[in-house]
Amino acid sequence: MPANLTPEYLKAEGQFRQAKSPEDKLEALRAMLAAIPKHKGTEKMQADIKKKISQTNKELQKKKGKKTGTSYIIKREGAGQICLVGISNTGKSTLLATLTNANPEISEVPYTTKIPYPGMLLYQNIQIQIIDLPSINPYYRLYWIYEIIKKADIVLLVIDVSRDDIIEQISTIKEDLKKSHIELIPASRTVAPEDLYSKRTILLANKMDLASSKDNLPVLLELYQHEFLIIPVSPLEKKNIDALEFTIFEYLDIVRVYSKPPGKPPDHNQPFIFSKGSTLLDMAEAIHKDVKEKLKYARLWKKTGITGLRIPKEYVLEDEDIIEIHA
Ligand SMILES: Nc1nc2c(ncn2[C@@H]2O[C@H](COP(=O)(O)OP(=O)(O)O)[C@@H](O)[C@H]2O)c(=O)[nH]1
Ligand SMILES: [Mg+2]
Repeated sequence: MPANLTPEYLKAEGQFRQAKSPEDKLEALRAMLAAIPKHKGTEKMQADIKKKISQTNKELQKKKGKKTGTSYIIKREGAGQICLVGISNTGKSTLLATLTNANPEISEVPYTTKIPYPGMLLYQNIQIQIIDLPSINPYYRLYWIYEIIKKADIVLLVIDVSRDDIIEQISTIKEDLKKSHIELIPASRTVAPEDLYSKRTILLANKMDLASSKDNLPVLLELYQHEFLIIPVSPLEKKNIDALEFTIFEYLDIVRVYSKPPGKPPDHNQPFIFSKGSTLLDMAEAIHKDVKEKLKYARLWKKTGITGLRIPKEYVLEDEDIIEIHA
């Protein structure tokens, strides 16, 4: 150890050794750097202190992030989970209020929505969860927004088509989501359930009631219809909302199945929900694992006129099938 270390330095070094929290460590390290004699013989020590300061700073940032960072998890409810994604003021909260029973704050003031806001869309006899998210801001990224997007079944990418910057609106979102490894893909594609990063997307050309939207829509279609299904809407004038609801249901890739006790009519209010491709055996299992084991056969009714058709265990369920299980 160089002989000319001052008492101030040695005192600071002692404080550093005893420091437990990153805050105390940082204070002691700064005192050490201030007190160390600046000459060639201490250059290595100075570099060492600077390195420790930088490491401790990082540790402190991490700790602060944990303390102040709020996180939100939305409990999955209903037959599917959809989230609204877009830059500020594109009308996401207005869409949530139009599609669901929810009452989010709507305003021309950017970044009004600060927390995720779920609502339930009643589509015929099922409920679909729609989540309104804070607007994407590449300069202020809230990591939990991306966690919610990763869990959703479908992304509704909301664009204000009355504005002339539609390309930027879309590229801003795509680039920002990419930072969280999320890629927006056509809703018609199939993704493996474990693939959290490819999100099936429907593009909503919003605010179609405004005159400039009519000029911009052909441009949007020309540029993006090969990539996304595009639905022009106006929640303000309730335009095309039925088509949007129908499309959401279609792309959820689910079937509703009604169970019917022998000799009795089915309950149309309580459908079983299965992903497309599920079989009679999956239905039996959903009722009870004993039912799956004891399943003998089932009979099928359909609106199209099929009445009591005997179906095998491997039968692939279709939307609105009425099924009488014999176990
Ligand atoms: N003309 C028109 N304005 C809309 C429409 N939807 C929303 N807005 C307006 O756009 C502004 C932003 O709406 P908001 O839903 O809060 O946008 P968000 O930031 O994406 O949630 C508000 O002033 C809304 O009234 C629409 O369909 N047509
Ligand atoms: Mg909003």
